[in-house]
Amino acid sequence: MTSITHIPRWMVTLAVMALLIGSVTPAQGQDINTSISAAGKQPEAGIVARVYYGTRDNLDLLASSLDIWEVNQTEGYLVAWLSPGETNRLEQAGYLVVIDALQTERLNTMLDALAAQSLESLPGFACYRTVEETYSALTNLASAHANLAELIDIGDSWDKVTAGGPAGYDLFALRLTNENFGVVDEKPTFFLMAEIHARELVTAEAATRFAELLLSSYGSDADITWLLDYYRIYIVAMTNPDGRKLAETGLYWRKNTNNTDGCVVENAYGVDLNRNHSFHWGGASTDPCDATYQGATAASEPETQVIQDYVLTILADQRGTADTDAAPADTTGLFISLHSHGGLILWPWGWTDSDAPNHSQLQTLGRRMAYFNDYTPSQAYELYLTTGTSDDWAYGTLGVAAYTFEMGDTFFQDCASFEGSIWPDNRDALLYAFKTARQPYLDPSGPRTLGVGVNPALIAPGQAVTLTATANDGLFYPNTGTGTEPTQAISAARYSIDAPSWIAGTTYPMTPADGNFNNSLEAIQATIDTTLLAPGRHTIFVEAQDANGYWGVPSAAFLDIGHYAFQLTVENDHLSANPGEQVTYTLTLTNSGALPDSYDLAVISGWNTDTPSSLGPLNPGDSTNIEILIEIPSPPLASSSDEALVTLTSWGDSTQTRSLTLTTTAVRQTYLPLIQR
Ligand code: 0X9
Ligand code: ZN
Repeated sequence: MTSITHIPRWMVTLAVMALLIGSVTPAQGQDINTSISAAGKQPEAGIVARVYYGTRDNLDLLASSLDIWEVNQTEGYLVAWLSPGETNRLEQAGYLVVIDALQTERLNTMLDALAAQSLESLPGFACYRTVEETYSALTNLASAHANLAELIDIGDSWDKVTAGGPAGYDLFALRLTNENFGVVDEKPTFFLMAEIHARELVTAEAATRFAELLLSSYGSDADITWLLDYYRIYIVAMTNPDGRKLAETGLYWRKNTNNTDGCVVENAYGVDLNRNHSFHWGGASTDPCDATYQGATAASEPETQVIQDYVLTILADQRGTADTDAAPADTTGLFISLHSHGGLILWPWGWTDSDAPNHSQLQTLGRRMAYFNDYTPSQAYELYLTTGTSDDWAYGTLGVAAYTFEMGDTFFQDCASFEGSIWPDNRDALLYAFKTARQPYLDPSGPRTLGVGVNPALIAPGQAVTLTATANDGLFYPNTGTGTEPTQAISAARYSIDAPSWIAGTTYPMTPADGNFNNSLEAIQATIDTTLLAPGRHTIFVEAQDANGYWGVPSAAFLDIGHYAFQLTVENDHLSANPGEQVTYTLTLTNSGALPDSYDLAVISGWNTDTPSSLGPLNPGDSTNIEILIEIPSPPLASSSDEALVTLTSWGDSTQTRSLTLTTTAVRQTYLPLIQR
């Protein structure tokens, strides 16, 4: 769907307006009391058209059955895919229907473009992996990251549980967390699902890439590392794989593939899984051919049951049973369902125009996430009335923060815009969202911390470190005009070492760089005393608080405390030569520590030596040769051999010394001429 009114975005999205078909009588102010039936609909045919709906009540009525792609409330029209029968009925009811020639053409050519191609890939859409390609990617991730990723078979699709027809699929959740750290079942939880609607191609790919990003960045990105240590995320990339498989043939398939509810129109069957959830189920279409058919009963579909049952095992119920019961402020858990399209971030309720009891908290996080993708944040009902959606179910049943992202601006989104903006923008929104999973109704009210830097980032033990960052209570979208989130001055900032504040217990204050906490954007700083920190990698967590008392989510950076170590070797430690000659030993010095170092060299020998007295600086991993010259005295010799003790001492850590012995022998043959004489 696209757009809600006050947003300029969709004012440009609608393409070429072409011929006007049918009645030109505007429907403004007109009510109809019958649903527009989809009987006779042929999804691969029909038109994409603007329907000028008149009143808000008409919009909600039409939304219960039509396949709506966009809504422009400012201009009072929706864009829907209409069968010939639907078009007729709308016109007979007095609605103005205006064909969108470009989108209609695109709809009708999509099938042709893909029909000739292999179903194993999506030609022309190389950025989107098929069901099979996605499943094999998820399998590979789990086997390549044994301690971080687990692929969990959470149940079966409709085709899989139904005899005859296609084989169907398993539904998988990929769980990501450091399994060797903390108690996995007690970690704050983010549930991310995609592809509940089959044709919404960008969603499964974005979810899969998010998993890949988290796993590939663990250990190198400080934020992703702590997130996977302390939190867990479940990613269901393909909620509706049966339907997705049909979409991969070029059909604009939306629903699952249940064809047993009485729809006899070709390619029009299926249950809209996003109308089938069991919270306030029952306000969407009862026509099994409709795009928004709600199913025979609440949670009638296997996919719905699988998602609901699984989510109930990983997210706790924290809300009362009345619609008006608010979940507590410290509710934990985040639920996001990825959809396309329209550039929206939606939160409950969708089933009523009343505010959800946690409306303002849902709005605050919605506006924070929207900062990253510039999507319009709003209550779902503002788009149109929906019942049985997954986000209403998650929030309504459990009280967790629940959202729908409507990504991109079309179903078969071109790869250039997916790669160029849709993926990177939503990646960043999801990363921020993940950080809020512990306290989604509190943390987004607090400032963000950005640009956390430790200088130097690699230090010698005990060396002081300067910590800098910025704290920003702004960074919401929209940030001008109506719908703007209020911001406050920063009132405090702090850091903790090796664990976020709520785990570490001990925190250290940071100060404003300009001397005063009086602005919503402040540069903050501290000097970290590292004397008690062991060598190795440490994580520094930075948080800031606003004048309303809210602490934001942390941002982290790595601090490496180096250690000094080196190796000293010699290939040949026994050499001989004639009296009066020199021997040269070649030693190899390798800095095997984590810090640059220099070294003192001392040689204790009964004979004369020529050596450098110091070496370096040498970077970690680097080697250098040391030449040690020993002069064999001319006769008469006190002794025919000498043992030289070579000792190297690290400048960085004087307890680090290495020694070796060089044995030099005078060649006896030197005396032979004397004997002969
Ligand atoms: O109609 C839907 O299911 C969603 N739009 S889509 O184009 N992807 O089909 C919007 C649902 C909005 N309502 C809630 N999220 N509650
Ligand atoms: Zn959708």
